[in-house]
Amino acid sequence: MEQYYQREIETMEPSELKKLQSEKLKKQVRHVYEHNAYYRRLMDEKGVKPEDIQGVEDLCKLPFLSKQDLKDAYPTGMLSVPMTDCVRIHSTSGTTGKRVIAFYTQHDIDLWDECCARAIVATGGNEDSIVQVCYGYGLFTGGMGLHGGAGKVGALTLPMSSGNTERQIQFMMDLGASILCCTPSYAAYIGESLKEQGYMPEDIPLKAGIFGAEPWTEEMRQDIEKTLGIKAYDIYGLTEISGPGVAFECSEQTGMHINEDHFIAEIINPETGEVLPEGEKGELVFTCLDKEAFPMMRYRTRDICVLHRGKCSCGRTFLKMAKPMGRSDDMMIIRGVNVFPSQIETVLLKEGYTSNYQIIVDRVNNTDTFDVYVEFLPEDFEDTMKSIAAKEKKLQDALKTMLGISPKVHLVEPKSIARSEGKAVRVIDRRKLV
Ligand code: DLL
Repeated sequence: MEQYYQREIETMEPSELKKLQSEKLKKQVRHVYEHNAYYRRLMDEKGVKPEDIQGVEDLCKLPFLSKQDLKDAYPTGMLSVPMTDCVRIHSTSGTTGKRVIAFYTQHDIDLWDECCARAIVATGGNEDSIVQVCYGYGLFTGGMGLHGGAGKVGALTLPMSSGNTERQIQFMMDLGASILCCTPSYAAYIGESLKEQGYMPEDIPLKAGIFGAEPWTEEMRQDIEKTLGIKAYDIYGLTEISGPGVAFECSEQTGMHINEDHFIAEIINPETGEVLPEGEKGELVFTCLDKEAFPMMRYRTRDICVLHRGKCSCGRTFLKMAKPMGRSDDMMIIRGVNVFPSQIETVLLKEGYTSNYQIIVDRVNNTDTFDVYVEFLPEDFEDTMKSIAAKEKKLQDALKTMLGISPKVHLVEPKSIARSEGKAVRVIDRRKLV
């Protein structure tokens, strides 16, 4: 039988839900207009006043926000409460230089934890569950988000953070973890490690997994489910909107229910900004409905996606989003970390190399490989193998500092990277993610 964390809300009649959203939206717009000078200016420029927003149908009158706005307003220009009212920050792995910093009041954390609690309960989780959280803790929202959700459910939480697979397996087996939360690629890796240690799926205590933060395919889902002997659920979110739990999967596993009492989703044409009808593919845009510190209004996620409403056998009435099908910018997600080619270019130039480079990303045995090919300088031609290796290591360390993950760096002969007559092909992504 399907379980809900908040049955009344999760199965609310669509007409009631719309009323609730409209009421919340009116209040949210007023709050932002009164307390956020940046967004007030955008609204004024568009000639929109809070009283023009009387319900969901007026949403399209509001201006969009983009990552560029967040960069321009860095670090506190997007805050809608005094910083002293905030209790926490989180941050994205950033574009060149500045990262996005999201602020939370205690109310915002409670709301976010509730979203994650809904996701956990939808997988069958309850107060008897043992939830192993191996998303990273810290600035990344994955660890603290699922941790907060498990706390709300009353489950026993194992706050493992990512890495140290041997210890993950030991705690999982010794304590009998029932729900695993991590990126799908790490889940696959844990699965392989368990297999190598001779565990059969039936020996593994896990019942379910909550995997997200990066694109993954249905094939990967089946693979993970088979190896770990579990049901694998998708979860979606982004730092700007709160973190994981903006949308979550139910037992039907055909898309993620958006927590519509807290967030309104729209799909727009990324070129023109025109709102597209349900069922059409475009860029996903979110509006927060009841956040205090960092309420994003019509925030452009850059994720390309499709929305569909319809009866779900789980009983939930919330709109569903399909797995994101790509991005409308050049951000890649490699081993769960957001990476922009521009970050790599910045490091190369700073380290004295040219912008002749190529990034090759692939997925081998469910793990992302990440190689950066860079031309060494003509004056380095006489270098020994040893000194080339030392230079590769130095560059790799500099890239790790910038990106948070380590690519394999290959210094190659000058002019050996193909030149292009049009746009340079800097990134070759061989992963089949959709
Ligand atoms: O990745 C939040 C999160 C943590 C979600 C744990 C799920 C689980 P960011 O680091 O800000 O936040 O990255 C957000 O990651 O715009 C998508 O492009 C991508 N993404 C997140 N979840 C999924 C998913 C977290 N289930 C960006 N499938 C988003 C595909 C996802 N892409």
